[in-house]
Amino acid sequence: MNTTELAATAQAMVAGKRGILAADESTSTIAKRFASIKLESTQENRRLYRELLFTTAGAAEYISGVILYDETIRQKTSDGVPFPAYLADRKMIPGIKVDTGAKPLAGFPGETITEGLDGLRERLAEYHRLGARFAKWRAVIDIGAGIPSAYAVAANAEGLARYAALCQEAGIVPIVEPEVLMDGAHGIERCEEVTNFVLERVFAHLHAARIFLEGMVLKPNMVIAGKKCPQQASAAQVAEATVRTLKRHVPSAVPGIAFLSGGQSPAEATHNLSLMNAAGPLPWALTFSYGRALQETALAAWGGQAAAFAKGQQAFFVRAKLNSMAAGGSYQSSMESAAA
Ligand code: 5MM
Repeated sequence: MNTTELAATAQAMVAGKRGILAADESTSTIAKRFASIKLESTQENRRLYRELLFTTAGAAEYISGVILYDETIRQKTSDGVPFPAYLADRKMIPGIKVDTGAKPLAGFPGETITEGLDGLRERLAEYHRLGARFAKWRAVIDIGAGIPSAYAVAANAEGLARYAALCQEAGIVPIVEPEVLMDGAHGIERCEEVTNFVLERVFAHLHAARIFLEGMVLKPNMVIAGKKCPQQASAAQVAEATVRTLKRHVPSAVPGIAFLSGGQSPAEATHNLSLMNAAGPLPWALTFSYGRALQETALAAWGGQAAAFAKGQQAFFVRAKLNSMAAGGSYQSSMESAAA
């Protein structure tokens, strides 16, 4: 294991107020996103949309890396440049989603286990040859009556740890993503309780698997009330609870934490991140690794229309820039109307 290289890559992913674009939607997820703009999910439309995002002028100032999907890492720009080479040339590190999805966990109704360990060593070697220098694996934890169970959390934590070890062996930085969903009716306190439990388990398994902490990035949920909860927490409460939870479990050897947006609106995800960074010095870089919160406005502005390609890029540029400001703690909600 080349620890110097792993640590340098992990640092570069989270430093300089830049964050990560999650563009690793699987074929079924991107089809749902395209359905919102009534666009057919063909291979060419998927390529074109990713090209819109990756070739946005100036985005590299705010985007440190891009998580790709298996299909996307093999695709090229209209000029024939492979996406990984195009990104790397602009100092955006190419990454790859390597899990094969969350499947029902046998014996535990309503809970899932993320799969993808079979053949992972070989797949990582191929992705490294294709240019990937980091990877992502997402474990999904739902909150509901009687769930999550301790067993489901432990099984997912073990999957994350085994994945992370294989990544580091291959010279690839693992993004460790344990996502506590915000789908339910639970309050922020319950989310905090579950996120505490999940992070405690995840780091216990990472330690047991001998993960080199300086060569990984954590991608957690924010501590937030469920979407259906009548009592929504304020941004200040979300920021406070999230930082408190992370400080309890994430060793300072981990160079950075890059949040998922999880269904928050783009402005909400940016505001929450900014408040956390404005609150004071933290032991790790706190940045973004958003999918929907970076892409929603771009997708809508483009609408699948060739004539609106530049409009889509402009919308993506705005979100990338505002989130970079949030990574520095200097975003203000008033900037939303100025940017629109
Ligand atoms: C981009 O969405 C990712 C892929 O999901 P599927 O495997 O379900 O297609 C997802 O893992 C994403 O990277 C993270 O959840 C962050 O995205 P959001 O939209 O929550 O910021």
